[in-house]
Amino acid sequence: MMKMKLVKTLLLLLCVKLFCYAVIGAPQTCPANNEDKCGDSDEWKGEFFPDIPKIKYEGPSSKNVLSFKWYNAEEEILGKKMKDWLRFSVAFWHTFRGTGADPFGAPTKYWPWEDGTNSLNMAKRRMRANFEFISKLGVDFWCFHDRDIAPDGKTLEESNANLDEVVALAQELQTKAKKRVLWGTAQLFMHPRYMHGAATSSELKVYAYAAAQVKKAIEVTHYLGGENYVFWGGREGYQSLLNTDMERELNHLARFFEAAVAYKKKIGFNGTFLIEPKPQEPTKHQYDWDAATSANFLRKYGLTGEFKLNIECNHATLSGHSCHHELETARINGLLGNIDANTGDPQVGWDTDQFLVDIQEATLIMLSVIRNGGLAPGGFNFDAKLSVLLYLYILVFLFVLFPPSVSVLSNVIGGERAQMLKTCS
Ligand SMILES: [Mn+2]
Repeated sequence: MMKMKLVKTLLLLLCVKLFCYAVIGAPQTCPANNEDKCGDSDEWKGEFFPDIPKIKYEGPSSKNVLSFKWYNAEEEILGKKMKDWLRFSVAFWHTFRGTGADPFGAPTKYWPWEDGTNSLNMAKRRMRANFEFISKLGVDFWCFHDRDIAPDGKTLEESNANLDEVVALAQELQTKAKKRVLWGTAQLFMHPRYMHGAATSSELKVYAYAAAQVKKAIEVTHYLGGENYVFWGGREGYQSLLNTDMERELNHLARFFEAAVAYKKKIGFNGTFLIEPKPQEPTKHQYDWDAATSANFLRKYGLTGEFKLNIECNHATLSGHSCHHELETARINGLLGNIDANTGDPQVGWDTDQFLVDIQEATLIMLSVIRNGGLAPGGFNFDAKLSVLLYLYILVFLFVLFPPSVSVLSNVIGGERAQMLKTCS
């Protein structure tokens, strides 16, 4: 009898012990403090932005700095809701991968959830932060580069597998948050293999690798329901014409685009393909210099019907034009597809990617957008580096984007729109 009791007690103790192991063995959430490394899990305890509430429209008289003063998503202007005119998007690369480094110095930014690794778990944790941020901001879309959302592997297969894993989580999170992908793209400029370009590289194997990377990036953009796909040819250009066969490189670039179009049709991806013009940086001369150059390229190679343009305001000023000029050039050629909303610094000559805060520039941008009847399936992607005053900048941007009263705009646009306004009001 005593023996039986002892066995029962031992069994009970064993069960308690096993239960403890099971609890300890369950996935640990990452503690919300800076000291703990949390590379073993993609979880994060609590919220990523615990002190930031959901940003709401409170009107121009609100004293709350974290509120929308002018952007009232559901308000109708010229027959369309503000959210449908603007279709705002958060750029994953600036918002979650921007380190605050410059060509002379080390990173200066640190997010509490970053553990200093480029692991898959880290990538997934960042994705969770991304969706909390987008949800709190009340923005409907996000944009991504393949290599920014998932770590590059040792082989293409490993990189693709990493991407698949992060994209599966992104799909789950975006469905839950009711968010969408404005556009995806392949990062074809960071890895040393792309030092002389991707589709215009002199190395056949680099061209092939870039094609494989773009193929995968189109697939995952399609999987995530992306409404557009962007080609930014950061290194598709030259440093010297003396060692460059420009005609051959342009032919290669066109062939690359033709293959992408064929693949898009093959897999049934209906998103718009967008080329993002930029005159230089990192190369001395980039082949998609500005909207007119890109339009001529598309026309020469019979690709006009397959592509539109993603106009970035800072790229516009780098090419010696105003953003308004680039938007109008794209629009009158039927090529205005999307806007990378940012601005440069009038005192520096490079691509500073700042939030747009100039009222006149913002007004002229909206004039082109209204003349275009909106941007959909494109939108406004905040292609801007974070600053200490990120939120404030975003709010100022929203403030400047819609300050001109509808009547002022309708006067500028003319009778047809004024009539539309009357019908709406
Ligand atoms: Mn830029």
